[in-house]
Amino acid sequence: MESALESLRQQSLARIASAKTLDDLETIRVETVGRKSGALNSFSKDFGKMGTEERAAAGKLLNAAKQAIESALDERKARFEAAAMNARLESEWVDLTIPAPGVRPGSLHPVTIIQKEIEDLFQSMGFTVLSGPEVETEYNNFDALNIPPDHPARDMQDTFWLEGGNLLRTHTSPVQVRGMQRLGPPLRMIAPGRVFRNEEVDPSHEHTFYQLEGMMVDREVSVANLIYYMKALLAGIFRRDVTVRLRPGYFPFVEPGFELDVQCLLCGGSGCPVCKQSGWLELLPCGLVHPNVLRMGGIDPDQWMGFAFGLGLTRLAMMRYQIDDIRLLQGGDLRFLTQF
Ligand code: FA5
Repeated sequence: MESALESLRQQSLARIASAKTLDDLETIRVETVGRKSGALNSFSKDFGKMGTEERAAAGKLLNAAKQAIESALDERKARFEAAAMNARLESEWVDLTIPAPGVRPGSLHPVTIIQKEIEDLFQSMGFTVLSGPEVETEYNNFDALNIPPDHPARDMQDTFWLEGGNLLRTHTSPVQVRGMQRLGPPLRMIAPGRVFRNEEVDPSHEHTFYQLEGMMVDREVSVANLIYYMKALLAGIFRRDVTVRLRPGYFPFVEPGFELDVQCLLCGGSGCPVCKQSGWLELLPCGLVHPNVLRMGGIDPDQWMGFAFGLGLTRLAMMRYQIDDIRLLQGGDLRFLTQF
């Protein structure tokens, strides 16, 4: 038995030494020291025929052979595992010194930034912020603003008409009508929003742009009140002196009507493509609400009066941030947008 055991031991150790994979090792383990079919088991079958001393000596030999094979298996297995780990480390290494990509934070659009500032300012002066739909009725966009169907003022705002007679609102003024109906007098409201015109696009004209409507209705409202609020608005946005001029302006829904222009902040008034070489930019048309408009909003013009304005919000953003082409604001180019 001794020599058979020794030759099994030697054979097994040689097989272990030349094993190539963990699977090879597992096969050797099952065939040598495996509990059911391992070759070493066959030796213990003869134990029953041996005397006590002989059996103790044979048991010792068997255990020694088993231990030698098992530790050779363990050692070889540990080597294979270390080699596998090294190969993995080699192929999957990570450079911890490279800065993490991180989360790229978004930022507000420049028009949104200004819109929020104006909302805060007017809310602090008791104005409610309203919004109206971008698809409007002809009645709210024109008729209720004292612009009947054949009125030439309809041509001032080239309109995108929709099938069925509705339209993409050409200005935020229809929210005046909705505001009067919803709030009733006295009221103070502003209404920022997107408007649409079938315009030739150039550095200061877009087909889709933002306006911010404002309206105040009370017992006694004068041009002095209007100018006070317009100054508060411009001071809040520019936080520095800007040169403005007030000139008469015609809008059927105000009487008297004004155009409040700012001196172009891009060229300082000397003339550039944005101000069409005039040095001035139309920004804030305004006036006292026409009695017909109050009436159509369900308010008695003998009891109440008001002012209204329609700020060109996109152009205001251009002036504030010195943007020399309005088309950049709609372009969606992140290199431009992330500067604000
Ligand atoms: C109106 O839209 C009137 N609803 C404003 C108003 C309201 C007057 C209340 C009186 C009382 P206007 O068409 O001028 O007016 O446009 C208002 C402002 O929008 C302009 O001063 C200008 O700053 C801006 N604007 C007009 N057209 C464009 C355009 N195509 N692209 C960018 N901004 C424009």
